[in-house]
Amino acid sequence: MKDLYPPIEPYNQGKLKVSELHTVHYEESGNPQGKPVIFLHGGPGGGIAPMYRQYFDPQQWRIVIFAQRGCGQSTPYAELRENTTWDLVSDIEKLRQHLNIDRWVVFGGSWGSTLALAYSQTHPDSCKGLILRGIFMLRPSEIGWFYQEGASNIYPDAWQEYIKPIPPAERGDLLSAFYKRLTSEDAQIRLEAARAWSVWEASTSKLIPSQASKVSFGRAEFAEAFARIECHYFVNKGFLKSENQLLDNVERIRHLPGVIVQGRYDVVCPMITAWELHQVWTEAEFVVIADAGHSVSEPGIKDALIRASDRFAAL
Ligand code: STX
Repeated sequence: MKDLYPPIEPYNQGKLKVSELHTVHYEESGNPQGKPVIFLHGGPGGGIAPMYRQYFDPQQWRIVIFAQRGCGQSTPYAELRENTTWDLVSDIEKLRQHLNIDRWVVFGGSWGSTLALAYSQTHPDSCKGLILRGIFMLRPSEIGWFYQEGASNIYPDAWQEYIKPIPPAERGDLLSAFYKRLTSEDAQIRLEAARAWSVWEASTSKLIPSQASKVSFGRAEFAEAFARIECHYFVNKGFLKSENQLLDNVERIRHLPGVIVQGRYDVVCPMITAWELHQVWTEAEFVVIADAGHSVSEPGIKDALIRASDRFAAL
């Protein structure tokens, strides 16, 4: 099994002003002369982690990672205004131009896969290939499964904690109930809802749940941006023009090399979505990990992603 490359530090970091309101933080690591890859993080609102650099051979790759609007070191923090899928797509393109990169490989899991599909279908000529994991296409069925009913049947214990901040009378529409609290003027109400929302995801992300991720997702500094931005995107149906937009536009990226890595027991983004994507995009390689859930850090997922990036480095 392939494991992560050793930890590395960025050789360059910067801020790019992408609108009157927003500035995004980015970093470059690995080999400045290497093949460029853009890493798209999850959530939306999840921010970046040093570990993300370690999915790429640092001799081969010029690894570009940025924190999407409103999260991590991007400013303003947890801001929802001017924060849509299409704003992020345009930020990625601005960043590519700013860094003088002609074309790059696009790497993303979960919401990162959603954004990778939206970006590559908008700017196919900027892309060399796609490595996707834990496919999420932000359709109402996917949101309903995770935030209203479905995953609740697999994790009733974690579910009970998730719905605690919402009174029974409002539980028929949990997304709206959370949105109301996550956008409240009252910081205490916001934080309580943000923690419950984030810990729900941490509790369900791995085949074998980890206490450490529950603690780190529950941290106020992380939870507020993660929950607010996710919920904002989900009540707005990802700002997609139709629920099948990302499937319908596969035509635009069909010619690009693609790999889809999916954990069989992914409860956050169940395999049906990856399956449906592959049914349409049959040219892409489909890798199912028999003993993994949703997380980027599960052993089988790491192995498949690193094998894919090693292979793409040689293209
Ligand atoms: N959201 C799934 C997602 O994109 C529905 C995601 N889940 N956890 C993450 O992202 C982080 C690990 C980036 C926090």
